[in-house]
Amino acid sequence: MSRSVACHELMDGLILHHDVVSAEQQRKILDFVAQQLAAGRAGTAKAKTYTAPPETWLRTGQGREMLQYGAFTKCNKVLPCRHTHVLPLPPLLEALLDTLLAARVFEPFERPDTCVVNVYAPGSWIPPHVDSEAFERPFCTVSLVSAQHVVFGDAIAGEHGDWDGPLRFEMGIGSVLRVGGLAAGPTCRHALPRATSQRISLTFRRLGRETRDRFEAIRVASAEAASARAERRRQAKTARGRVAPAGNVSCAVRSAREGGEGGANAVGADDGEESGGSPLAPSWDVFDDEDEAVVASGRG
Ligand SMILES: O=C(O)CCC(=O)C(=O)O
Repeated sequence: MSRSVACHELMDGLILHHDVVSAEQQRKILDFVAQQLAAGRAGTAKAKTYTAPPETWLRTGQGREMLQYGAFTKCNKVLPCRHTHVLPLPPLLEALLDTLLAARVFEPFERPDTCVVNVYAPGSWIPPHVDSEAFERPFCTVSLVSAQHVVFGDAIAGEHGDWDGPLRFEMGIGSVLRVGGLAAGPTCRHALPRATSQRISLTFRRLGRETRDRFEAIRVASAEAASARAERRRQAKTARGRVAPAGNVSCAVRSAREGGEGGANAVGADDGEESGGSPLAPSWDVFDDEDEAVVASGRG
């Protein structure tokens, strides 16, 4: 069902939609973000969801904590994900996309499949840039917590967060900025001046088909290689008589418990280390922390 919200076009392809996200939906999203940030800071976040800014960036203000879903970006570059590096959009953010769709922020065929959550501390900023071309246009940004300014234009002047440009306007709490047309580049850039207080934004973008296909091929090949490595390791252990052949695990567990050959090393101890070989796409339902161990160790 569509819903009409006030909006206006600020330049070609740049549309600010006001009051799209209800207070209740904002609260749920902020609760989710807080929980994900806490996990990230504690080092228990699943996959490569959380990124902390480098110390040097924190000092200048050009740094912010980020949560990423559906794609992993670093310095405005989209990186291919081996194995389970990123999770897809969580259900709560899919529900937010439904809200944006109902408000006609974008059309169904433009539905984004990635999100970066930027957490701006007071004083943090982003330099002038054009979003990576690996993402389709349009993309859109939801603003939460505080209203802050953004600058758009071909000629953005200034430094260290004191940006000035042809177009400067405020993105209100609960608003959504749709960036397409000339506003999305390649000559028009945008920059975030120093935030006057904390702000959390969610930028939704859709990976281009070519990039998506290339990354999927890399992910499947990587998962298959991990699976093959795990099988070779298992066969080597079996040959050394340390582990039961596939399908006879309970027997080996019993043997280990009973103090059989190999003891604690027989099955459980490191048999799970290479278990993440499935070429299944990662999902919020099936994500397994053993997969994370494989990724964290760089063996995935
Ligand atoms: O936070 C915003 O409003 C925009 C963020 C942005 O430009 C980016 O992540 O590239």
